[in-house]
Amino acid sequence: MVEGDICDPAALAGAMQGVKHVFHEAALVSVTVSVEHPLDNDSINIRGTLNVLQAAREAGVKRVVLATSAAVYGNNPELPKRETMLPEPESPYALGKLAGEYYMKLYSHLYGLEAVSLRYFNVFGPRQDGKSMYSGVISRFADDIRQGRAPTIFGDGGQTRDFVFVKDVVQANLLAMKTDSVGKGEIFNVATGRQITLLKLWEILKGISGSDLKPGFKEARIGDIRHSVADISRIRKDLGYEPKFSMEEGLSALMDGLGKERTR
Ligand code: UD2
Repeated sequence: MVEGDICDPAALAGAMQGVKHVFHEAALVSVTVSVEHPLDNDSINIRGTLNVLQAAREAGVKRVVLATSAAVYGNNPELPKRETMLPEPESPYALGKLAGEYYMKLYSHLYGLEAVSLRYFNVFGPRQDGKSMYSGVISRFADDIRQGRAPTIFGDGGQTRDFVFVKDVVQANLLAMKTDSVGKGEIFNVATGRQITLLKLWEILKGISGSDLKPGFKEARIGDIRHSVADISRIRKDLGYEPKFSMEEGLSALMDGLGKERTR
């Protein structure tokens, strides 16, 4: 594992000496921040990824696995989301992730660096920050329950997402790194293929925690996507990935906190 500032190519190249496998998970992670600060998004998510790839090339790294995002699909209403769909980035963040995917392909084709991109859907798990306004809904709901504070649902709660537990994301990363038949810049959805409404999510969390809090409803967020679910047949077929955690198991692990999760 390499730890280094992705905006500092020299430091990265030094840190990668002797390294064969790189998981590139670092990013400016918020769509909203990327809209407010597009130049920062460019430096971190586009130039930063290029720095990682160039350093990897110079250091003789065998393979890079990149975390990208379902954000690249944008608001195309077609469901489920397939990797063959035309990307429709609608934020600097989404555009940056898409550029990263293309750079991965280029570095594989031009320089022989093995590369695999993973498009994460809505990832959740222990230790996620639930306190920021940019936090994912599950970590916010979990934090609300811990604080005894009523959660806020934006819209009617009928919107759906494909929530994937972090250990399944780890599984996808390890398979992407180990599978010999890929490495040419392929792109894979990382999700479960399950679609769940926010109302149902809240019901499950309530059941697990025994909370009797009642959600407050507010106007839907501007630009919010109504439905999102992945087709995961490509990652199943090419990497042998199979999500192992149900929503209930993942949420129980989240509420229990680190250390008490079931391991698989
Ligand atoms: C996720 C990513 C975003 C981008 C996008 C691409 C997170 C935090 N966000 O946005 O960066 O990649 O996918 O499609 O991973 N909600 C509530 N109450 C809350 C918080 C959220 O009702 O306290 C709603 C929100 O309006 C949305 C749903 O919950 O309808 C999911 O929100 P989210 O921010 O967890 O994730 P998403 O899919 O909007």
